[in-house]
Amino acid sequence: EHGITKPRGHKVSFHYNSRVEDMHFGKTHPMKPWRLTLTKHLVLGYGLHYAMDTYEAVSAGKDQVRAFHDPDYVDFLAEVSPQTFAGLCENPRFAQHTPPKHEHDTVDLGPFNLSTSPGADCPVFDGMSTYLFLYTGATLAATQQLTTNQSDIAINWSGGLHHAHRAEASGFCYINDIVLSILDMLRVYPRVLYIDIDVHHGDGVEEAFQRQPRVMTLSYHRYGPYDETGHKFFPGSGDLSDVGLRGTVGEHFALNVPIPSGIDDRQYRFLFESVTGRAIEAFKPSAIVLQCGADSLGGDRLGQFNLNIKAHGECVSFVKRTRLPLLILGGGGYTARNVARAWCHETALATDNTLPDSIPLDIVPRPEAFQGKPNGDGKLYPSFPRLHNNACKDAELEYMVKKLEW
Ligand code: V1S
Ligand code: CA
Ligand code: ZN
Repeated sequence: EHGITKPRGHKVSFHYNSRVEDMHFGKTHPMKPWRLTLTKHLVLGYGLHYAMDTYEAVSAGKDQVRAFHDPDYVDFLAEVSPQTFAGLCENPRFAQHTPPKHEHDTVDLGPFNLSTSPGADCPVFDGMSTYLFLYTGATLAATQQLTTNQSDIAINWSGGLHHAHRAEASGFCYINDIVLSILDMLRVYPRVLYIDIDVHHGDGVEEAFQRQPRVMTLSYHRYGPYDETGHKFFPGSGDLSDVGLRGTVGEHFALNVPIPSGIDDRQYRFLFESVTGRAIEAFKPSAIVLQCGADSLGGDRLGQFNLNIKAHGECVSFVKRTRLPLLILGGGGYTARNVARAWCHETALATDNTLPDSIPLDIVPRPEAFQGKPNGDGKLYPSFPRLHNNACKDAELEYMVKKLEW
């Protein structure tokens, strides 16, 4: 009765652990893990779990995270909490990683760009270690599913944290699950293409593979000299001329598509399909990682693009048509209801399903799925009429949001 069918000819796996939902970065922080609750409930509400193998993720191990990150940084992340932060900062092993103070800094930065000051990009919050190692564990499980030929497409909406560096957190990202995944893939696949449709530049992934010709990174992002307030759009890198580390074998294996604000569906589709198409032809990847940051949608709280969910999803469909092993990850996305709609729609695309505009509400309220603590900021975001949505009408989403927020 749910009308959802298993895809013919390919297998999709979905990797997730609901424990990531309980996390709060802070009152004013735009990153709301609660958007993942909403996504999960839409996915279940439509019955998309009947079309995939669903796996409960387990935490990544410290040793796995050390494959890319600095060992001191990994120990810090594993031990840090609002209670332990001050003590850890005193430890000389970690103190050496504290950045020098700038006069314009509005927040006090501790080691590795972490901070307990309100308003910090990378705050230390309760349950943070659990959260970090879980989203990483989900990405690594999804990766293994692909590299062992058990899935053709693997999905982790809680992953895709593209800004994290080897020994530094940045832009809401602490562990770079994408880099760890690609490192695992390189054991099996000759070449991996990384595509990033988050509105921000995928700088952490690009930097990690700047000398690696077996990985091509391709990011589409908002970029320009200055925005309205005289600041650069975060993180300020990703110019067209940025093509990988010059003078190394990695040169020309990074591609950047800098885009001004307000880009619409037609313009984005043209750019995405022509550049991605050419990149695939030239590079001939053996597998693809697609970071689907939903902050490139119109009406996003931080983003400045004007994409509809349909056009965002067309990027997924375009990449899927290559029939290469595909890892689909989340990333940014700050207007929670639209993030959930987009990622649910894209889960449907991955499994060859077309969703009706109405959620079959009788399958939705599985009582046990609604247990637990109330999450989110309790705020109902306005809807954006210029968004054409394929995953449910406002009325149904409203119903679901209320159920979840009670
Ligand atoms: N844009 C933006 C933005 N907003 C915030 C922010 C706002 C309120 C808070 F309480 C805390 C942070 N930070 C930023 C950006 C970072 C954007 C990260 C995007 C991440 C992703 O979607 O690509 C992937 C998940 N940070 C800045 O603009 C830096 C500052 C320049 C301004 C903010 N202060 C806190 C640090 C310096
Ligand atoms: Ca991007
Ligand atoms: Zn982003």
